[in-house]
Amino acid sequence: ESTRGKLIELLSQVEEGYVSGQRLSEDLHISRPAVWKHMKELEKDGYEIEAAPRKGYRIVSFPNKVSENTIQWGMNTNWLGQRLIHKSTVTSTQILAHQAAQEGAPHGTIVIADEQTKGRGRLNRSWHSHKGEGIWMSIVLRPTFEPYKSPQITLLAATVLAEVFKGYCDIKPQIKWPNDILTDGKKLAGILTELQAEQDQINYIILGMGINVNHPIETFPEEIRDKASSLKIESGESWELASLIREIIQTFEKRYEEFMEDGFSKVKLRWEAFGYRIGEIVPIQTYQSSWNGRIMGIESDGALRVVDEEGKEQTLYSAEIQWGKD
Ligand code: BTX
Repeated sequence: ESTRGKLIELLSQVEEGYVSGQRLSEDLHISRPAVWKHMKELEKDGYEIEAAPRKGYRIVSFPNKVSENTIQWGMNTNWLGQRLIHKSTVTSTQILAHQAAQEGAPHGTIVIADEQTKGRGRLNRSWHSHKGEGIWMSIVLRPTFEPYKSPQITLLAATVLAEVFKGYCDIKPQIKWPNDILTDGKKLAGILTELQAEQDQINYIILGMGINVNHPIETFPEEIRDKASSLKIESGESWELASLIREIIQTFEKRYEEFMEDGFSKVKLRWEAFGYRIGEIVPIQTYQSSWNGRIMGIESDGALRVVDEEGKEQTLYSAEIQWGKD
């Protein structure tokens, strides 16, 4: 690790108060003037540093860019995001997270990138991930529940994003079963849950979230321009990415712990409060057939409840169904 990295880490550990130049110089094995020179360098990069006589230094604010430090600064989680891997460009954060998990990355490890060149959605679809304008991240989870419950993680993640978009960004999100967050019918975010399991045991889950944050409409490729949106387009403001990421991480940890303790019932209630087109008749396509059905809500295990044209209730489990317009 570089001196600079260690310096930021030392300063980040105190939120209030100062770290003395003496201590920095000792811990980093550099001279006091060298400490001062590093501070000047940090300021050039957009860090706001306060130097108080006899007290030392503190970081007043981080530059408005995403890094391990800017995300973790002031983040109050116990396990989620304690290990964080940030990259500027990757093919897909899912791929890196799978690699990390296979190499033993702990529960709660997060991989995040400014840009993905091969972002993926479900069923081999692609996910457009423009540089610096969205949040493209994957979480390594190592839950102890049985594999059949893993689709509930997708729904849990969707409610967390909806909760943050509503509470933090003041917009009205809707969740389209199972994995899209919409507003006014346009897609703001998508979730991709990939499972690595044996018959009755989960090795790990990679939970991917893609969130369009500061995109102006022109940034989206032509073919999705009429069905995609961003938090900026909807709220009229730009969002500081590191803070928004922190908010999502903190909310997710809290909701995940509730889910592990109390089960799916609370998630179901919250999910249904945001459910998209509940009560409406929509076109449904499975591999076998196409029909119209009325969306009733979700089952106590997260499956979609639909009443078909004959009035019969159907339970749809497969992630391989399409409904509404995509
Ligand atoms: P999905 O299969 O439900 O949605 C993919 C479809 O959404 C595409 O076919 C396209 O029509 C549309 N689409 C593509 N990009 C966007 C976008 N930026 N905004 C709105 N609509 C779009 C949803 O899949 C799951 C996406 C997960 C993405 C995350 S990002 C971090 C992680 N890494 C990775 O490669 N994937 C996940």
